Amino acid sequence: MKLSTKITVGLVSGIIFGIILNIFLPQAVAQLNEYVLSPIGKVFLNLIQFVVVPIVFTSLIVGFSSIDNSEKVGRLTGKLLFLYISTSILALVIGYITASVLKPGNMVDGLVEVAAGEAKEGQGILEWLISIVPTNPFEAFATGNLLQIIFTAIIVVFGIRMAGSHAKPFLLFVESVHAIVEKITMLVLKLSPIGVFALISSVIATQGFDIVQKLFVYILGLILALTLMAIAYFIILSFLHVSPKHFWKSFQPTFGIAFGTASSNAALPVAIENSKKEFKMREEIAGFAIPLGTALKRDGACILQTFNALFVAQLFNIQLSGAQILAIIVSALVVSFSTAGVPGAGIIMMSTVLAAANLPLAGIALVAGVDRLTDGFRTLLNVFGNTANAVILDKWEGNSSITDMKVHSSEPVYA
Ligand code: DAS
Repeated sequence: MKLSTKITVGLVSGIIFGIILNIFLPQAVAQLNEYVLSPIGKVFLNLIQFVVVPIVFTSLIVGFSSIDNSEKVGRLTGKLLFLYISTSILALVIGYITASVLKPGNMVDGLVEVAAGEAKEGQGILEWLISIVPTNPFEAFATGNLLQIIFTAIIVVFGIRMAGSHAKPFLLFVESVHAIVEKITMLVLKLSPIGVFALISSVIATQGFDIVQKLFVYILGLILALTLMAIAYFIILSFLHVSPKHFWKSFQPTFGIAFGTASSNAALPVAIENSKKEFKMREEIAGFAIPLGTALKRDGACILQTFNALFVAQLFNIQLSGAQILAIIVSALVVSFSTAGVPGAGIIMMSTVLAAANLPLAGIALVAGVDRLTDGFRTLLNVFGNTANAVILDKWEGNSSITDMKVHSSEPVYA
């Protein structure tokens, strides 16, 4: 059985098992979760996070050092940032319009008693940009700061280029580490069906369904907005003559792990694997765009932040001014670039957007009650958008003759 099928089986059986536990065996949930499901899920998440830092650093070095000139590095970066911002704006608009039409905040009967959410002032844009430059690259590795690791890798590539033949041993060392880490990643991925089963059944088993009922329109509306953005990507890919079916089949393991773990960082190693081995994306694109997108590209966060801000405004019957609407859009865009790729990161950043638009933080506690349920869907779109933009960049970078492909054709994807 293929890994993608095993992961799907793990997810579906995990959801069914979680519902059975939640409805029929509530008394057993706490013990089972504490001593079985949660430990298995944590071990799997730790194992997969274990390979993230080395695979990001070595993929970038191996990918970038194969690029023959520095001008191309600048061109790739410029094109990818353009794609990220333009598709993020589309996601922001979809999130905003969906929440405006569905009005989820008006559907919550009565003003649910909510504790004030803790105010977490996010970093200013300038402060965030400065923070990308590490003072100590080893600290960046130790803390798993993806943007600082990417910055370090790009600096090292320029150093390799300038050092010429002196850098050959180092490059060989990095290439061998990359090969070893890829093999370790494949080993860890064999555990993913069990890992996603434990993680998703734990979430479902412990989810309070009374709040799900209360926020049913909110949950459906958020999932609808996320789905509309995925459909937009399918349309863009079709327009570029890239088979959406082949795209989906190639990245199915990536999407399954993103949904099950609710962590785009955890999906990063398999995303690189699927982009090169399944989708036949070129090393220089996969090794650069996928890590950068994991650090920056979060369409799910764009939609979450605009949707939640409108939900809170509706909940408290606040008529948004033009300035507040602009503040929501701009702060949601910036927040999406700095949201961490770990479970629950989006809800933590929500206070930044609410504060920017001068909206009550109290609404955070309400949506936090269903956050882990919606996080899998948001993370799925984050990774979906990351991989789709990498495919668009690869095509933009000269693979203009993509024709219809049989799914999983043994031939390279690009004719
Ligand atoms: N779970 C985050 C991620 O991994 C997204 C979020 O919390 O919104 O991308």
